[in-house]
This record gives sequence, C-alpha cells and structure tokens, in this order.
Amino acid sequence: MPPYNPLMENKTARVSKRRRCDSMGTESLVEEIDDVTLPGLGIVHVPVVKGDFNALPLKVQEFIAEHVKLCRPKGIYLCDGSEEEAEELTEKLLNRGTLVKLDKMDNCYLCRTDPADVARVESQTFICTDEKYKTVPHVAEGFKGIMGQWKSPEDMADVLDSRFPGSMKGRVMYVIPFSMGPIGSPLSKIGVELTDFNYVVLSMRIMARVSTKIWDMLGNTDSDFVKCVHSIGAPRPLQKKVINHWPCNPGKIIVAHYPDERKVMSYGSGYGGNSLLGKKCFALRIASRIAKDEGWLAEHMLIMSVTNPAGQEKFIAAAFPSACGKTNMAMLTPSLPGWKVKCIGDDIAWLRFDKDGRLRAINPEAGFFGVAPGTNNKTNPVAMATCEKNTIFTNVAMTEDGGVFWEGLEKETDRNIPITTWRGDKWKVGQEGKAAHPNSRFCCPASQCPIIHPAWEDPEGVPIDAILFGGRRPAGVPLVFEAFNWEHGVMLGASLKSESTAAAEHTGKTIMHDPMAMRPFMGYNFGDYLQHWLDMKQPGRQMPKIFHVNWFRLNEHGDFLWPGFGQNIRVIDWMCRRMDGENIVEPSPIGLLPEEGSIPLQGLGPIDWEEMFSLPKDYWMEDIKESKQFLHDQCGCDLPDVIEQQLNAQQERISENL
Ligand code: OXD
Ligand code: MN
Repeated sequence: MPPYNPLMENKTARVSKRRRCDSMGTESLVEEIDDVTLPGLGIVHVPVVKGDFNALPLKVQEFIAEHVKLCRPKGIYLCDGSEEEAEELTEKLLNRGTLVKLDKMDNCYLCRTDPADVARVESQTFICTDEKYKTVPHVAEGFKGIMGQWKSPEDMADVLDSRFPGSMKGRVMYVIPFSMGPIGSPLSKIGVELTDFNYVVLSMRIMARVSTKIWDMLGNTDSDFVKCVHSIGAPRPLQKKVINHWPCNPGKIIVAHYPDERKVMSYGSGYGGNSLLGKKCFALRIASRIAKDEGWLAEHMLIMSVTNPAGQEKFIAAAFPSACGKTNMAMLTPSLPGWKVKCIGDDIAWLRFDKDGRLRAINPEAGFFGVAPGTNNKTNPVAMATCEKNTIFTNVAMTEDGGVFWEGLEKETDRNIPITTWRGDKWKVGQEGKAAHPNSRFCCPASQCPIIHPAWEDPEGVPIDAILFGGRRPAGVPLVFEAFNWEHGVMLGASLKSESTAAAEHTGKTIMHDPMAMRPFMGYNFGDYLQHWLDMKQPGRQMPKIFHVNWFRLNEHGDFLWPGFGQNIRVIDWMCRRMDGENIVEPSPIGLLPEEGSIPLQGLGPIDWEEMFSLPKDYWMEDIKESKQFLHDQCGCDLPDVIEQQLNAQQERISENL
C-alpha cells in the first residue's frame, strides 16, 4: 500500500479549451486547467501554454496544481526537453536581453546576472525536519554549526508564506521533468522542477536529462520524484527595477530542503546552485539523505578514469571543495606519454556497492557548470574544447567579435580587442580590475567533452578503485599521502580543510573546514553521515584505497612547490601503483607517504621533494589539535567513536614520532 496522501483524495483535473483575447484584442483558443479541485485548495484556472496536462501522472498534476494555486503563474508550460523548445526559449531570452548571442562561437550565449545574484547563498540555505538532530549534530554550546543549517518546518512555513504566495504572477510556470543519472538506470532518481525563469529551463536541459519519458516512468510505477519548486521572486507588476534583464529578489533569497518529503523550495535567486535544483539541492543535499536511507553515498566528487601505458584502466572519485580544480582534474591532459584520462563527471558522484562488493559510481549530472576563470588551453584544454559550442556562459566577459574572456585567457586573447566586462563596462587586457566575475561559469553538455568516457552513461556505473580527498593547503600538507585504512581515510575526509573560494558568498582567503568537501551540501546530521561512511565497510566488499592530495603547497617565497594540472598524472601514476599493491611507501604519523623517488619527476626541472613532503611537527601538532576541536565542537556526542579513536591515534603518532 502506498502511504496515505491527502492530496490523492477527491482529485479531478480536466483541460478545456477557452476563448481568450490578448491585449490587441485578437481571439484565440487556449487550454485551461479546469476545476483542479484539491481538498482545501479550491479551484484554479490557468492556461496550459504548452503540453498536455491531462496526460501527466496524477501525482504530478497535483504537485503542479498545488503550486499554481500558491504561486499564481499566468500559464503553465510543460517542458519536453526538445531542441525546438530550447530554440524557442533561447529566442525569448535573446529578445528580452537576458541572453546575448556569442557570434564567434557555435550556439553559445552569454548571460549577465544582477550583480547581487552571483553565487550560491549558503547563509540562506536550510534543511527542514521535524526533529532538529536529524539535520544537524549536537554542536557544542556557544558554537555555530557549519555542517548544515536547520529550521523547523513551522518557522520555515512563515518564511515561505511571506514569499511564495503570488510569486509567479504575470510569469509562466515551467514544468521540467528530469532524471539525475541516465534515464532508467537503477542508480538514477527522478525530479520535477517548477520554475518561473526560462534561463533555468535552458540550463537544466544541459545539466540534467530533461525528457517526457519521465512522465511514463512515473506513471507506470509507484516510484516517486523529488519535488523542486523555484521562483525568482519577481512577480509582475514589478516592485523594483530589473538589473541586466535578470529578475531576482536577492534580499529575500531562501533555499529550503525537506528531506523527509524529498522536496526543495528555492526563492529569490536565478543563480546556478540556487536555481538549478537538480544539482546541489537534489543531487547532494536531498540525495545524501536518500542515500543514507537506502545504503549508498551521494558525494561532492569528480569521477575519472586513468589508463596507464600498459593499457590498465582505473577509476577514481575525488572530493575537493568548490572551485579547487575538480573540473581540471576530471579533464586532465596527462603530461606523461602513453597515459590516457577519461572523464565521467566533474562535480557529483552517486556511489553504491554492487552485489559483488564493488563500489560503483554514476555521475548524476548531464553537463558541466564549471568555474571559468583560470580555465585556459594550458590549464584545461579539454574544458576549453567542451565549451566551444552549445554553451551558456554566465558572468564572463565578452570580446568585441563575440567571443568570451575571463581571467586566465590573457595569453590567448588579442591584447587590443575591446572587451565588455561582466558588469557591462569597456575594458582591455592588461587594464586594472577583473573582466569576469570570479565565480563566472560555463554550462555545457558533458556529451561534447572530447574525453568523455564511453561508459559515462552506463546504467551500472563505473567501478571505483580509489577515493581522493584534497583542498587548497598552502602550508604544511604534502603533495600526496595514503590513508592507513578505510577508517583512517574517513577521518582524513572529516578533517578536510581548504582555502575559501568564490563559489559561495565567502570573501578573503582563509583556511576553512570543509569535511568531505560536503560542508555546504550536507543533507542530514554530519555525525550520522560519518557513521554511514564507516558502515560502508562490510565483509565481502572491496574497499577502495583512500588518498589525500594537495596540489597547492607553497614555498617560502609563495611559489607553488608542484606544477599541478597535467603533471598531476605523476601523482596518479604513484597512486595506481599503490592500488596494484607496489611497495613504494614510507609510513609517517599522518599516513603513508611516497618513498623518495617513487613519483616520476623526469623532465620537470628542479622539484624540492624534501620540502614538498616535509611534515613540520609544530604545524601538525596544531593541525590535529584544531581538527579534533573542530569535530568535537561541530559533532558533539554525534561524533562516531571510531573517528574519535582515529583522531587520538593520529595525535599520538604526531606527538611521539614526528
Ligand atoms: C559548484 C560548487 O558549483 O561547488 O560546483 O559551488
Ligand atoms: Mn561543486
């Protein structure tokens, strides 16, 4: 028996044709949802401007009707994910000025947002559950928890009640059916997003699989869908001036998640993670809770494969905080001859052990929403090739001939070409200030990545051999080390830290904790999450090795000790040999370090191995003390004993053996 759902009672939904006049007095027939009667909701009349409402599964009709009643759009547009639909919406956005065509490129567009709406807004992102400790751990008194923010459903109801009613007035509500993961894969999940911003429709059809097949899947089974509701909060008539043809309501942004109901409500922002609800909201926050309930993992990880010159392929999943180079690593161009890298995903991995005890991963996304600045033909030629066509750029700068520009492209751009910055100012290479916003993005289909893995859409997922954790650590942390075992690796992930970046609203360069690179994306109690990770280890399962990497260590002059990018293949080579069991390690108090000389350095010029792998005792004494304190403060009694033991053992090793 499906669970009792009051909305399932007494439902009727009919579509009828009505005569309507437009403002010029021209008559036409439009479809209207007629008499959508839901208990306590009354009657709704709204034209269906595209699609067949009656053909939708009833549970979807009810979801739409409930939010039509709440948000009062002027019409309903049922998206089908087709090319024609994309062309129609693109045309509309071009006419309005929200998009600008990039003439030098193939089917590429530029969008400049309201400068007040440029990043994920973590401070306004909440998880709502009846019980607080389902969402957040027992944080120590006097401390602010950073692993997720909780609000009671009652308090959130007040917040939403002052925003959503009438929020889509004068706008069309787009209904987007989508799958996270290949359609039909047992590892995939379905969602439906309602949004009043067609930029979101265009971006969602790149980032997720938007298709009417979803309706059939929902209609034929009792499988459920994640309910995603998004409004930019700019009903017509407008209360304030729209800046850059980017309507939004930055002062009132709220992103609310209901993991128990599998629902997301997002208001006020059109920007990436706040509005493309399949990505961070669904595929990480809601999915991490689904994963906990169902025994798998939803993680902020890239997925890549590497094949050595002997033809042996290995798959790696790697967790790095936002804007730490995940996209660059996922698309790495190996500097060593004979090596091949293939990309499966650059941001999110869903991982599950199969019946043979192999960890398998899918990339739930269908596109890349990559940070543009820093990307160029040296750092990531593959990404450059991937975003040459069918791409929506947001907040990058534009060259006079209709190309794109951002910081990092100076050497590839004619110094004299006039450039328009993301703010619309005239600019030239070499001039002061930044042309692109530091969090400007390219949004392009993964399928056009020249090194996309042939199995990237395999419904079974790819087998994972190793998990990496990493961050920007300018001091103290060696290039690479290996965890002693699974439990030690989970502790290393829990202690992950990194210099802050522009992906969210943080400013300044401080080292921030970002456990498992999931700090902004946790969907439930972080202590339970760590226990869930520990519980993954079970007899009969082949546990992947865990490594910690740091491409960003600086010397005393502030120069990088390691060249990074394509040269990281040398570190991957070492890790692959470890996966094959080669004895090329030296134990240290923090983990297994590479034996001197075991990472191939030929042709690199001078590399200071000693400094790159040095473990300054003061630094590590302080680091472990601080990590312990952090996890105690943040997790309190929810910190698993095994993690506590791992922290103590690490501290003891550092104090006695370093
Ligand atoms: C992203 C992020 O957009 O992590 O991927 O912020
Ligand atoms: Mn990310």
